[in-house]
Amino acid sequence: MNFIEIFKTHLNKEIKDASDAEIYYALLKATKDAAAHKARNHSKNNKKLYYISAEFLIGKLLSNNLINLGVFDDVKDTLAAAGKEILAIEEIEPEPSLGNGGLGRLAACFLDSMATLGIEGDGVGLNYHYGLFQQVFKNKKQLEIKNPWIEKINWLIPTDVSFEVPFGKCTVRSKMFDIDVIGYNSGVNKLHLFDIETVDESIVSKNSIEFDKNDVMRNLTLFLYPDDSDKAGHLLRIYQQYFMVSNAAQLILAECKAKGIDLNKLDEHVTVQINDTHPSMVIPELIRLLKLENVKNPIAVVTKTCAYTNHTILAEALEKWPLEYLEEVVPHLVLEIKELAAIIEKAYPKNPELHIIDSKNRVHMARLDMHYGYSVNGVAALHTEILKKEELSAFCDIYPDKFNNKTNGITFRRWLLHANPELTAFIDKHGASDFREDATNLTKLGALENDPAALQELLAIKQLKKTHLKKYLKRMANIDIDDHSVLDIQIKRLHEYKRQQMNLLYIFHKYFEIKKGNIPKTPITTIFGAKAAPAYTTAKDIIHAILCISDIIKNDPEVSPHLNVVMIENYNVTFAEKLIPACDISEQISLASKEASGTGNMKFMLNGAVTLGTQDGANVEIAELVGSKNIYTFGKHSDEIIDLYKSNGYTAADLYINDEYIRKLVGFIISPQMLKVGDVPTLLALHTEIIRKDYFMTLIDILDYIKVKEQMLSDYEDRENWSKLMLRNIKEAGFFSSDRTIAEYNEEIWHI
Ligand code: 26V
Repeated sequence: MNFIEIFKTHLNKEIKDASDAEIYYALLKATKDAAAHKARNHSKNNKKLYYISAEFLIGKLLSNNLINLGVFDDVKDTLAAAGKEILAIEEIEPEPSLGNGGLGRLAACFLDSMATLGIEGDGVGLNYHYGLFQQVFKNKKQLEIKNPWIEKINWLIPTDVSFEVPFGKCTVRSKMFDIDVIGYNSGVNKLHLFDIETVDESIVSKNSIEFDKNDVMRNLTLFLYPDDSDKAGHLLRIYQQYFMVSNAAQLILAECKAKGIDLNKLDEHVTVQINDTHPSMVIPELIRLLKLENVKNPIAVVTKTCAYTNHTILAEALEKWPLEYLEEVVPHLVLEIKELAAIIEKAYPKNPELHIIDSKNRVHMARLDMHYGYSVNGVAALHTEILKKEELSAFCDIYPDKFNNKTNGITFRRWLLHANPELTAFIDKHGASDFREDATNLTKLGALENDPAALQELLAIKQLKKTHLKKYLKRMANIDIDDHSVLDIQIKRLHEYKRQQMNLLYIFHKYFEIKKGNIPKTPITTIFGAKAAPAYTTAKDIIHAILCISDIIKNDPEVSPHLNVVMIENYNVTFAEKLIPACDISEQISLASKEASGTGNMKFMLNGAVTLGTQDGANVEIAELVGSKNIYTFGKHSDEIIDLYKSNGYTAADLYINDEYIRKLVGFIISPQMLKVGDVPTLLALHTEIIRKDYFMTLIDILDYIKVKEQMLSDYEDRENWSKLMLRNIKEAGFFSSDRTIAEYNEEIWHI
């Protein structure tokens, strides 16, 4: 039976008589059937990758699975013939809530690319029932509520796989659920999501994220990143992490045993990629289990099996667990950790910066990875250099061969084929359809630079995607935008280092200009999408200020025809898929040295947006590829910023006091207009924060940012020239295919 027939069997009625939901569930079941009948990817050298990650931000699955099965167009046409729209069917699907930001989305792109390249590699994570919180705005403030996403009929496949996971105070039994990861015209891998049977959704009160943090038997897999502002929260994170890695380790050994593999040679058959430090406890756990299997040299074997990826240099995100917490949750693991720590202390008695357990009895998880893993990689060229020269230099000195760079990538199946079929058709029509096999074939589009008709087509596609976005935002969020405005978009986790607050100050600037009568030639729409971590007050204050200025402008008839500020509630992958193809200006304005890579920057360029960015993360590589005329860079360089941190040389107050315009911009946070629509203590706190601390140096780059953004907006008016910038960005985006990234991981780290 072909796919359409299987679908019709599940539907069991005429398509024209079925509801969108009935069609969605029938398509879901048919897709699961099709995946079940596809071959699993198998490596020729009998080696398998396990990608362990606390997050897998996979997004909605239906359309991507249909694309990868090669049946999307058939399905779309079949539905259309019965008067149904695939886009409406997509809207029925809830978005899985299994991730937070770039790290989780990267893991999802990697799963897609591994399956597509035929690499035998499974993901391992947790099945959070409420995932990351759902963001709602009330009185212009972020509130968090639970985010139930698992419906009765869903993508999860229950399995019989189950393990006992021992904790100090109890033992829990796990249950494994799988999601099929379907490669594009290729085989299938699995995403294994572990859960416990005793989890109890009812312990979370309605419309909140409050629950008893001590009730591990019932709360273990409820939330991703539960609040860790107190001890119970910390302990819960450790419970979750150990639960994840113990299941992963037990699964790995069970699969090896089933294949008859000699566990003394584990490293020849298994490689484990540790995605940030959340899964780092897999190292001592594997060692512990291999000891129980009487493996001769378990530490050496595991050191050849595990590889670590670092995704941030921010100290607050580099996990350090108090030893006493680990002792409380996983005393049996602490024995292993102490043994590993003792070996290092003996080898390097005079180098405390290398020690796994520091003088305050905290366990540095990344240090465990670097000593007892065989590869350490950063996620963009600049980031890896900073790791090697600065943050992790002591480790690079003793293990130079372990350090390597793997510049991030994105899957073009989701971020081009699915998100932008119109641009895909353009690429096909103009002779670069083989970008599907090798994304660098997009450079063929360079020939269109002197083809005015093709450039016009490109502009028309952007216009169409803006109109699609306008309709989508109206329908889903009751948001109005002008689809003939310049779309300026900043979508990413809310964090001071990403500097949404700098964009806010620019909006103040534009507001002043319009008030003065300097009207932009084309109206501007600035869109934000961002969640703030629930305990991160300043991030929440920034959201409040954005919502305030948005309100002020909306209600000011002098300004609102020319400037619109939109903050999307509960920004997620689905919104990103609609926003990115419509974007003109891609905001990548982190403080240089702080954004490890960024991946949104890649999605935007691929869809013909032009980057406005600092020399940070993968922006540096984007700039090298497109050339300085096709990107707008500004701001201080990373070396200078790193020196300023070392010398304590930045004082926001100096800039504030000495520059009248900076004073005016920052002062507007507590202007009568803002205080009238906003919460006074919140705005005062943000104002004080920026003047007194400004830890991520907003004020050092603000004037340059304004200048370059103004230039960019003025250049936008030359439509023909702008269309060339678009083209040059699209044609150079091939390097950022996650197929390239994964091929590099495989050639240089995994060897599968
Ligand atoms: C963030 C948070 C925020 C919520 C509370 C728990 C928690 C734990 C860790 C982190 C930081 C995670 C690191 C991360 O997401 N890094 C991002 O990784 C992307 C993929 O490599 C990269 O493109 C981004 O630049 C980097 O910020």
